[in-house]
Parts: sequence; C-alpha cells; structure tokens
Amino acid sequence: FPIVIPAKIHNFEYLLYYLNPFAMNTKALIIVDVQNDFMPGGALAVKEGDQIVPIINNLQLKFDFIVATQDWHPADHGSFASNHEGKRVGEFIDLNGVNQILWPVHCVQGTFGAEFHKDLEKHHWKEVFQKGTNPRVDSYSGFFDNNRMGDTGLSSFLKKENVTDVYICGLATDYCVKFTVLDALEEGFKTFLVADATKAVNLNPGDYDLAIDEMLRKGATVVESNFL
Ligand code: VGL
Ligand code: ZN
Repeated sequence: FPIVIPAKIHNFEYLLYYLNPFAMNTKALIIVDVQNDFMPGGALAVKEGDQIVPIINNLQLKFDFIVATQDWHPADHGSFASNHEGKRVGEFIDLNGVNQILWPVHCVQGTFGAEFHKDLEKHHWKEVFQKGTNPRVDSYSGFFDNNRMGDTGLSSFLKKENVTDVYICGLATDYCVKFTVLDALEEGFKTFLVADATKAVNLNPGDYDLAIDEMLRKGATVVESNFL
C-alpha cells in the first residue's frame, strides 16, 4: 500500500487504483537506450556499456511487463555539434531556450548505431518508445523532451496498464537513465534504479556518483539486480 501520494495524478481511475489496498502493484522494467552507438566503438561510446547487456537479459526474466526507449534522432538534430558551425562536441549552446551540450552525431534514425544491441533480448517487450525525434529539442528522458513539451506517451501507457512501480536500467546513468528516473518520480511512479544494469558517460569523473545522489535525493530507490 503506497504511503506517498504521487505529485501528479492524471486521471481518477488511476487514483482509485493507486489507493486501493487490494490492488496488486504492477511492476514494469524500463530499458533505456541500449543501442549500438552507446557501446564501445560506437559514436557516443559509454565505457563498458556492453557489459550490462547480459545483466539486463537476466533482469528481464524477472518481469512480465517490459518496455524500452530508443534514442532516435533525425540527421539534422540540434544536439549534434556538426549541425552548428564552429561548435565542437562538449560545448554548450542555447537550443530554442534550453541549455544544450553538443554531442557527436549518434543514433540517427535507420542507421546501425540506432539499433538495439544484437544480444539484447527483445521478444517480450510490450512497446518501444522513441525519443529525440524533434530536431529542435533534445530528449534525455523516455517520458518528455528536455523542454517538457513533447510527450512520448510512456507515462499514459504505463498508467493505462495499471503500472505503479518502475524499475529503470540502461544507458547512460548520468543522462537518459537519470532523466527517465526523475520524470518517473514526477509522474508518481514508485521508482527504482537498477544500478548494476546501468553505465555512465562520465564526461567529468564523478558524474555517475552525482547522478546516483540526485536520484536518491529526489526519491528513487537504488537496487542491485541480484536482489530483485
Ligand atoms: C544519451 C546523450 C545523448 C543517453 C542520448 O542515452 O544517455 N546521452 N543522447
Ligand atoms: Zn541522443
């Protein structure tokens, strides 16, 4: 039975479900951006990113309800340094009112880099939520664009299916995983980070720890996959 009432309840039906002591908590696993460009050798490589693939496959055996997100950019995406004359990877720009760090070209729609890792088990996924499709704004979270206007539909999908608890894993801990966790909390889900099933970009050393601290401070629970 939930003790904390979520910040945002979207519909009355979900509120009744959430407060019903007899309702089963439905758990969902959200797999964030386990794509080739985030693997060693990829365009935006995350160190040891491939090591979480077997861990996530094992984790999937423990869930009936699994969804995935996919970074899915058009070639003219505003987060790519090469689309801004004279700008380099790692520099910041103002992208339509949002402070944006510039990335190498990555996860372009239809390319190998945007595909999921070949060994990642995909057969039991209910749905894939693509993000970062609007060239004018980046989208780290699997729920909303960074300007909080675009909505992938993930939140309403989970609520429609009576999901109350979400377990989040994937890449990268300090970007897309973190922002997916923070939005899940804001959307009222009981939110777990499966820490050993994530890896960080670590542009600055210590970014992994900072991300974990922020998620904990904002109400997430950090767990290890062996204990689920
Ligand atoms: C990501 C940077 C840019 C991620 C996606 O999946 O963490 N990071 N696009
Ligand atoms: Zn991206």
